[in-house]
Amino acid sequence: NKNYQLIKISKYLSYHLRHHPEEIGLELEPGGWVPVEALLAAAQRDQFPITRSELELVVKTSNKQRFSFDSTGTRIRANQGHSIPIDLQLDPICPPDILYHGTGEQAVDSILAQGLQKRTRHHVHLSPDIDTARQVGMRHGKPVVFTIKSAEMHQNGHLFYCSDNGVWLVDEVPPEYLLRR
Ligand code: HQG
Repeated sequence: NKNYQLIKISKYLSYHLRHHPEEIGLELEPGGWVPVEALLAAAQRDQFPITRSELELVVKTSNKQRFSFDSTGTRIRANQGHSIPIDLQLDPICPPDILYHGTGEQAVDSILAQGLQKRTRHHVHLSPDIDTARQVGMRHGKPVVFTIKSAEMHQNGHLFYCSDNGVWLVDEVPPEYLLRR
């Protein structure tokens, strides 16, 4: 099944471009970029051959636009979700008034007490709409959506970034800026 194959490739890319490039002998360049040639060669060595057209198809059809090519098409990166220390080289921008965060029911008490923390990732990830937040939350159990007072946070000096695929990123969300929906 072709779709299944593309999902497998997407998971392989997420794992290596966000978390463990070194496992296949890759090193991310500033911004999280990897030369496409190097990636395809590394995957080949790793007994996980990917063709260039498969790679292009994954980038184009990924439901969340997880990956991007650079403007010359010679390098690729994950748009967000890294656990390794890379600088995505995004500029802080003004967020919408309200953003959302989806999580699982079991995390609610702790989030209300401590706020949102980035845990293993670089940033806390926020969604621009409730539906997306609910999808993210379902990965963690019974979904719960928090409303985030992002304009107020921004006014108070918190920096917001928006990844190339529309995920909003911030260092933390203190409890006073969140409300359970
Ligand atoms: C929770 C996916 C208890 C937080 C998604 C979340 C997203 C706390 C979990 C992207 C907490 C971390 C990121 C606190 C935060 N107490 N729990 N104080 N603070 N948490 O997976 O936002 O499919 O690292 O609520 O679509 O779920 O990978 O973050 O549940 O865009 O492309 O700690 O990953 O995209 O979980 O998801 P994650 P996330 P991909």
